[in-house]
Amino acid sequence: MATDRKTSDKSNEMTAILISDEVTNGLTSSHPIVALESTLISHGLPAPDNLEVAKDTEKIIRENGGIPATIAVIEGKIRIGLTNNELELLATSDSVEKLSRNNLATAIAKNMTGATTVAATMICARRAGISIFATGGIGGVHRNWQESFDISADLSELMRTPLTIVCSGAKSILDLPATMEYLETIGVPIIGLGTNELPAFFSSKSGIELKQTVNDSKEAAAIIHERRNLELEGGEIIAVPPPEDTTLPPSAVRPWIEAALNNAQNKNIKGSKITPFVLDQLHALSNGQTLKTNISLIKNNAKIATQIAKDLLNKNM
Ligand code: PSU
Ligand code: MN
Repeated sequence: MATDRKTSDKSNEMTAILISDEVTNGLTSSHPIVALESTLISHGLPAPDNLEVAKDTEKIIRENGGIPATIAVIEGKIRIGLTNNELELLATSDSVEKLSRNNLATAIAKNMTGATTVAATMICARRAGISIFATGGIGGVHRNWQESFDISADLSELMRTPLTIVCSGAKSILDLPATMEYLETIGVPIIGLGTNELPAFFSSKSGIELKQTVNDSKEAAAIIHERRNLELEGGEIIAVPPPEDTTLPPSAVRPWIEAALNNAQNKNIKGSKITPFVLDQLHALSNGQTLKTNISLIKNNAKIATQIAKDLLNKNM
């Protein structure tokens, strides 16, 4: 499915957004649609797993009655709903830009090909009228932020753009307590689904309590519905722990993270290159264990996001 896009281009050239037929049909017939980012394909997961994960995640959304909308910029056009060839390009090319709010327009103007981070995916999804987005983890406040000023633009995007992100928190390569404080300051709720503890991506435990929790997707949809009713600007995070059979104990992950961050420092890796570098290091240092967890939580989050999208549609009817 979606291998051969017959683009009907209901979208207009001015905004340079091209929506696939599958997603266009879903939007016009009020089907549950789940946006997916592409940075995790191009920069977050190693080949060949990245392409397999991209396809499997889409498949899981379809099997659960939803429509996947993977988002990227291909030769200067925002594409919503990608062909298999485009997924393959993103998974194999080493000249794919990493796009966030700051460089999205530049990529379009210069006809570049780029993968969208959480921030850029939110901007594009909103323009297409999609309201739920599944991914692995969001960016956050980096350790040592006092010196580097490195705070992911994902957070400020969440303050501005009303979209729900279903993810497994943020990685403990970040400063998680500082990330939580920052989210509270900018008024972005982080709601635990089936947990009262912030998941730390590879681990279901972080030691950080979540004050807002829901038991299931319906309760999550009810909160999202009220936030839209209040016309609160900004989005919300639904935090889902990694599936139990792949969750890793924090004590196992900690030394890998320390080593990966040390290597990054020694090699003077900075800015937007840090996350991809550290992820790669973790996968190697853990002998593939972090990769296994990473893949299973992405798939699980996609399934839960599909359910929330359905429940939200029912609420809005
Ligand atoms: N976290 C992951 N895997 C990823 C990312 C985050 O576990 O691939 C990507 C997401 O696309 C996220 C981006 O939006 O990294 C954040 O990058 P930065 O910290 O440079 O804003
Ligand atoms: Mn950054």
